[in-house]
Amino acid sequence: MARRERDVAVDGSLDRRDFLKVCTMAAAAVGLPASVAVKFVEAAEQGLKPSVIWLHGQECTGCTESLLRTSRPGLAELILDLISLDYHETLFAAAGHQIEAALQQAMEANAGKYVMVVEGSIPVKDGGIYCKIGGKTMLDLVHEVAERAGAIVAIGSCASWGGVQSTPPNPTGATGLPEVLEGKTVVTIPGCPANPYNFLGTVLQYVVLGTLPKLDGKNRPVMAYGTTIHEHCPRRAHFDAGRFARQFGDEGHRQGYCLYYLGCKGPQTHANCSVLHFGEVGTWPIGNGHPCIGCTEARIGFKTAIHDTVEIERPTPPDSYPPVEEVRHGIGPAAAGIAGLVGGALVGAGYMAAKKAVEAAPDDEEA
Ligand code: FSX
Ligand code: SF4
Ligand code: F3S
Repeated sequence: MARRERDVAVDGSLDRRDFLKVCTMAAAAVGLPASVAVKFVEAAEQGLKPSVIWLHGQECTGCTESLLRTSRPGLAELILDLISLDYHETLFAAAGHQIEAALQQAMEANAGKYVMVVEGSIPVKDGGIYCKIGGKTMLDLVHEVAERAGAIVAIGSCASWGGVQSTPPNPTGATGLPEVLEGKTVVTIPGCPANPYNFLGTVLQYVVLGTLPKLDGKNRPVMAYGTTIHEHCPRRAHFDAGRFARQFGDEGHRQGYCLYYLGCKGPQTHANCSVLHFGEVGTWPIGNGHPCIGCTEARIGFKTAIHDTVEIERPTPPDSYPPVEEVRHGIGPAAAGIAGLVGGALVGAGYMAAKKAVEAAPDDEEA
């Protein structure tokens, strides 16, 4: 395959190996093998980039930030090599009538093919007047854009089920996209923010293979949301051995023990953040010593007190554990944010395979 000019490292930050790595992580997130990741790369190189129309409702823009605002500019550029972001209110340099015209143009040029992405909840109370863009309510806008979309994705917990804005008493009637577009298939990628690899894998699969990932009853990709945090948590060995932190800062907390009694919602929260880190810094809530608040789950996130404990959904211990952390200077690797992978667990095994695939990824000349 011919090496593109852009494949050459830019400021040492962007090269084809990075490109393939992101594609492999995205493919693994939705359960696709590394060979499909190569197809993602080839599609991008041939200019087959999905047209994405990205709407913002009620949210903090964290999903966009975690996808594009990276510490290495090359990575954001690389993601923009994979998708054609034809409309995005936060990132567009244009404003006013120009941006409204761009939206109409993108919808007409790619009718029936574009991927509609919604970030944020939609206020439905009082006719939807609590969120208006270009004189239209968000409620009307999502119906209009959904009409000609090829695929519809709700990114983040706000768009998936209402998110933090829907916390009682929910004064604006903040609602998730699937409820607003009842009857249409809306893929949900919950998380506050959503894991960008789950999003990229879904969009790239749709464009390159023409299919959507296998979805669960809440239209979440099964591979990414099929298991609980508790099943592949690096602190799980501590849970099963009865070693718990009882207070923030106590000896158990400093030793990196299980956070269940500090209110960890991992036993009922379905997500892959423990095994597929994002945000580039390699950390995640539990890795940082904070209990999972169940941000991906509609009935838990922002609705239950942080200190409340939950029932254990799947109590059976895993076949194997990540290495229980060796304590160095009073802080174990888990407390320091280094998450282990649970060998044998389905998700863990999938990502281990992905990691190996990344390591063994063909270099520029071979691909
Ligand atoms: Fe924010 Fe996205 Fe949370 Fe919501 O993420 S990180 S409030 S899920 O819609 O911008
Ligand atoms: Fe990990 Fe939380 Fe389960 Fe403890 S309760 S093992 S910290 S997911
Ligand atoms: Fe959210 Fe819990 Fe993961 S709070 S980011 S699902 S550890």
